[in-house]
Amino acid sequence: MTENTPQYDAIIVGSGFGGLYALHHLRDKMQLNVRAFDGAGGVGGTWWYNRYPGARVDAPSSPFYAYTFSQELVDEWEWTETQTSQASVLAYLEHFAERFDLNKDIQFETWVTDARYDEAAQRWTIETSTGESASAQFLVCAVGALFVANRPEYPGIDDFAGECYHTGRWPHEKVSFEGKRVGVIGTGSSGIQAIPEIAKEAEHVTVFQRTPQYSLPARNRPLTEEELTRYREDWDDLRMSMCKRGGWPFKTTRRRAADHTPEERRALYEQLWEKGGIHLIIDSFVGVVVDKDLNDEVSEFVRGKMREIVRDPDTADKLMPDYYIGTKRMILDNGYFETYNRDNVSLVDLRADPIVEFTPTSVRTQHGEHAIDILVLATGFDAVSGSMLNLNPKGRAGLSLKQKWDNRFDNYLGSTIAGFPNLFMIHGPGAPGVFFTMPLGGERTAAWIADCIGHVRDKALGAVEATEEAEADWDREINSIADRTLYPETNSWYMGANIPGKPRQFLGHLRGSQYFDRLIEVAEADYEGFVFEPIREEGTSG
Ligand code: NA7
Repeated sequence: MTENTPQYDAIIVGSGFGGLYALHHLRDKMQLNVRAFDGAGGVGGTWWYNRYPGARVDAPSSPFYAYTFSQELVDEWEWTETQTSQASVLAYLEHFAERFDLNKDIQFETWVTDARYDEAAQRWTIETSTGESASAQFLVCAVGALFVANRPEYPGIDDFAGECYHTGRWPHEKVSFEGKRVGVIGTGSSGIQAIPEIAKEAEHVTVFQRTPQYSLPARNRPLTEEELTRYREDWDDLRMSMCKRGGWPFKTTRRRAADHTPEERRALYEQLWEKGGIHLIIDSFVGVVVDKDLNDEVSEFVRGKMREIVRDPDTADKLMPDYYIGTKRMILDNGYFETYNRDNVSLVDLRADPIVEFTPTSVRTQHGEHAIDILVLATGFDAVSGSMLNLNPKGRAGLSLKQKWDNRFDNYLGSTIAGFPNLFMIHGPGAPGVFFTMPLGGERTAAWIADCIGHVRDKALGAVEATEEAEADWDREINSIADRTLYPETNSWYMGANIPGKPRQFLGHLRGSQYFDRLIEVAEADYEGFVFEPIREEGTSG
């Protein structure tokens, strides 16, 4: 840092949903001097990168997968479909940035390559890929839960001579699959959304599947004018319901499976399957991801549906999932299983026929060789913790986050870290993240961070920092919620199980509404679990 290093009140890393809202709130509502940095060429975060064919929000979306704080924004934006496409989400975020004049305070195509806390100055200094540095009292890390692409390390994969794309880093130019033999590795949300679209164009698609997945029909359809009008008129109530009900304005059922006969239960599953979306999980009976017997029944129902759709029994067998439904990210598809009825699609079950190596023109599995021209890696992300570790801030005494999170992602409230004063995370490990509506979650977290920053400034303090005791209590709290469910029994990215060597730890807070109440309680209890430091005399340390 030099005399000329620009000084800010806060630096924000990232300009996705969370970062953009944080910029608006800190700058416009709190009148702080804020600068945001993003390595991407524009706003959008996840939605800037994930442009693969078929990319859509994988949750009940329009108009709820959006900011909620401004009635004007709700009134002026025209959502068109029930399951929002990537292009629509990105257009919305671009509109948001323009409407609130945010772009002028975001530096794009600029990676934050280093971030260090200066204990004497009680400030963060960052270095960037463009050779600049900047300093701020507060560092807000809005680096995204799904950012660091997971690339499989198969022998010879780098020698593959054809085109290769990761769904999480999709090019801006159109990728043509026409006349091409395409290999797709991965059948999570991204693979399941992309495969039907690729299959419409390609000569042949070979899907390499590691874990068979459940997927529910999205039943995407145009939103009607009446629906949009009703949503706008009821927005205040809807917003309140979203805050109370896990991020969505839908009531989850209180119906108990034991009060119904098997025939009644089956009839209800049929009805909810037709309705589509995640209704089968949230509207059938209480406790689908808690009660093993109920889960088995719902899982078996979905497997039955898959068998009805997929005509070839061998392919259907390979597609049968065997984990507890709902304990991996629930997928909503638009014709995924139907795609296996096409002549130009084949499925390789990697559990029975693993990949041995890549050649420049093919994928060799134990039992065969598959010639391909294009490789699509739909292999997901080092989720939640990965993007913070990629930033790897250095806190007190130069301790890096990689050192601190060597074998556990200790933090407090999913938002702060002991040893890293004046640093905040949006959607960090232990925050509700994907278990709540991400935009609303980002909005509420950023508002809480802003209040905490306001507290430091109003009281003329120098730094705020979580205590290690608060971290330990928080860890117990997160796990005690998760351990009452079936989530920990499945190898999922929620558990860090998709990345070799990653610590096994549940990465989310399953009760989003309760979590945001908790944030408020912590603030009202004089920021319980935090210590505050007075402003240091210039030049003192220790
Ligand atoms: P996911 O959900 O992590 O899916 C990745 C897929 O790739 C999944 O089927 C993985 O199998 C598979 N995978 C990962 N590594 C490998 C290797 N080495 N070999 C073969 N197959 C592999 O990522 P998505 O991008 O689909 O979705 C991420 C989130 O984005 C999603 O949940 C939504 O919230 C949006 P596995 O199941 O791990 O055995």
